[in-house]
Order: sequence, then C-alpha cells, then structure tokens
Amino acid sequence: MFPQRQTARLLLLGPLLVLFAGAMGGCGGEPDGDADTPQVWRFAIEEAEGSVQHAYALKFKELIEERTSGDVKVIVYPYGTLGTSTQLTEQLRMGMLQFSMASPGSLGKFIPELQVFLLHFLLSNDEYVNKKLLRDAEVMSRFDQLYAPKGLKLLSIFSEGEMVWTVNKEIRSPDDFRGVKMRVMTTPLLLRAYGAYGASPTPMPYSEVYSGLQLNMIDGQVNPVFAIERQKFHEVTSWMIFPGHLTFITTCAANREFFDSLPSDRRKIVQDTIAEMDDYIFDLQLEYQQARLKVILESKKSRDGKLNICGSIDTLAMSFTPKERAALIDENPGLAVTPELTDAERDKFRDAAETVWSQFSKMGGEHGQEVLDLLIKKREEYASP
Ligand code: 6CS
Repeated sequence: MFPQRQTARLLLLGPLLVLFAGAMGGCGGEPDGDADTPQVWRFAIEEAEGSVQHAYALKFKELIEERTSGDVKVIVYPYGTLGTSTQLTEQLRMGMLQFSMASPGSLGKFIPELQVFLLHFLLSNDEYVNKKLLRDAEVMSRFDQLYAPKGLKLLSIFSEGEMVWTVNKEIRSPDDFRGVKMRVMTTPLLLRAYGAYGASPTPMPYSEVYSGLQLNMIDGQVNPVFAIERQKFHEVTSWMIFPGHLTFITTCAANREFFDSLPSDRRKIVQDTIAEMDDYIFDLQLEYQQARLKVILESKKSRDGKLNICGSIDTLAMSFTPKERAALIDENPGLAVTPELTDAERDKFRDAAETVWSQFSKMGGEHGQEVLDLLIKKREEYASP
C-alpha cells in the first residue's frame, strides 16, 4: 500500500471499527465457541507489512499457534488497517485487541514516564548495551507498574534501530535546524526535543508523513532506515543524516485483564515466546537496516535521484557484495557521502538535548526523575566490562 493512501483508508475504516468493536465485546479474545474453534488473539502493529514490528508479530503468531497446537489463532493487523498508534492503544485498553505495539512516541501521552526513551543521547550508542538494559528485570517491572493502571501489561521493550533524519539540506548544528519543520510523533516531549535544537517540531501521525513531505507541509522527519524505506520517505527527501542521537524504542503490550485471565500454562507460553523474541528481533532489525539501505540506494539510482548521506554507512553496507558496493556506493554518481558529525558538532546537539533532560522531572510525570535515574544507572552498569 502506498503511504499517501493510508490516511484515506483510515478514514474509511471508521464504521468498520464500530462493527469490529461490537463483535469483539470483552477483553478475552474471541470466546472459545466449542472445542474445535480456536480462540482468536488480535495483535495490531504500528507499522506496515515488511517492517520490524510486522516480522515480530508474524514470528509471535507462528510460535504461539505452534505451541498451543492450533487452539489459538493470532490475527496480525498491520498499520493502516485499524487506526493510528493512539487508536490502537485505545482498542487495546478496551479489549478489542489482545496485543499491540505501543511506542513511547505515542503512548508517552498517556504514560509520561515512558517519554524517557525519547530523550536524545540518553541510551548508549552500543546496541548491545541497550539490549541488556531494555530487558533488565528491574526496568521491565518498573515500567510495567506504570502500564498497569492504564489496563495494559508490558511484555517487552526493544530497539528498532538508529534514528536517521531525512531532510532536504545538510544539518550539522542546531543552527541548521532553524526554520526546519520537523515531523515528530505525537508526545509532548518531542516538541521540546526538537524545539531545543531550534527546529519547528510538527506532530503528525505516521500515515500522513509521506504526503506532508511531498506537499512541503513539513521539511523533515526522523526514523530508522527500514522505516524510511517502507514508508518511502527517501522519495521525498534528499538527505539522510545519521546523527547518533537516539535509537527507536518500542514496546509490546497486552490487554492486562486478558493477560491476567489466561490459564497459567498459556500465560507461560506467551511469556516464554516473548522472551525468545528479544534475540530474534534484535538480529533481524540489524539485517533490515542493511537490506533496506540497499533498496533505498537502488531506488534512487533507478530514478536518477540524488541522495546525500551524512555519516558512515560502512557497517550498514557490510552485507553488500563487492559488486553492489561498487555500483551503489563507490561508483554511484548520484550518491554523495559527507563525514559523520564530529564529536564537537555532536556535543552541540548533546548540550541542547541535556536542557530537555533537566526538564524531565516535570515533563516525565510523577516518577519521571526516578525512571531517568534508573536508566542512567543501568546504562552505566551494562556499559562497564
Ligand atoms: O514515526 C512513527 O510514527 C513510527 N515509526 C516507527 C519506526 N514505528 C512506529 C511509529 O508509529
């Protein structure tokens, strides 16, 4: 599906959602009809087919259906079929869905502490350190306590990769951001984060970003490489900038009443499956960034488009064959690679970002400072050998 068509599709779906809600009733998945009818668990994701979240949900479906010997059927709803991220959370709370992805960029409106994952330069640049931090039992349990009053059960927190700015000019300092209308997800902290750089942050649902860029309503957006490719943002921007400021974090959640009402053996199947998914998705998201950079370069080349990359793409290009590397990078006249930000340049962004950290005790809800301190402590623990 083309991204620009998603908004129209969401609008058309309003009446269907009402019918869907009526049919679903409670929170426990579709009730077991009889011994031969599998129970249906509905799992919505915030991304299109072919995305990291889609791969996660499909693997979850495969493992759950296998481990429940067909007694449970998992239906996966890609983005654009049920609504915006905020609507998905609402449907999860109401029990129309049993599982959903819920990213801090959206769920942070309702659980302000979760916005800690949106603070720039907080997590490590080492994805392996972040992986340990995000699955840490104390971190998981602290955030689950914050999910509980919202009727949600936190199942996992994981990274979907380094955030990359796609814009129409080079940005190497906060000054370059002046006047740049930067699309952000819809939580308030992101307005501060990009405001601190001097940009004009513009909240917008994911489905509207492509047309927003195409129609110059916004000048840039930020997402991991795989998402840029899936949503075709590279078609409507000419620069990809790897500032090394943030990794995209998401969470997988269940309706809490549904989860608590599961028989203990089935709950264990879910928990074991989710635990296994951590390694699966970690490796897969790295592969996706590499494979999708290749697709972006090929697509630009086939259209004679110009692409400027600011940053090192050596790690991402590791999966390229020598022939692909030559054609798409070393001998590609349409590609210009400028050096990554120097430490001094990055420090200017870091200084601006830290002014937002210092506001987090106010913006991050009652327990904001506590969760910020917890993540700083864990980052240090896991970074030390
Ligand atoms: O930018 C966004 O809105 C979205 N980005 C990703 C990578 N996943 C879901 C989210 O809604």
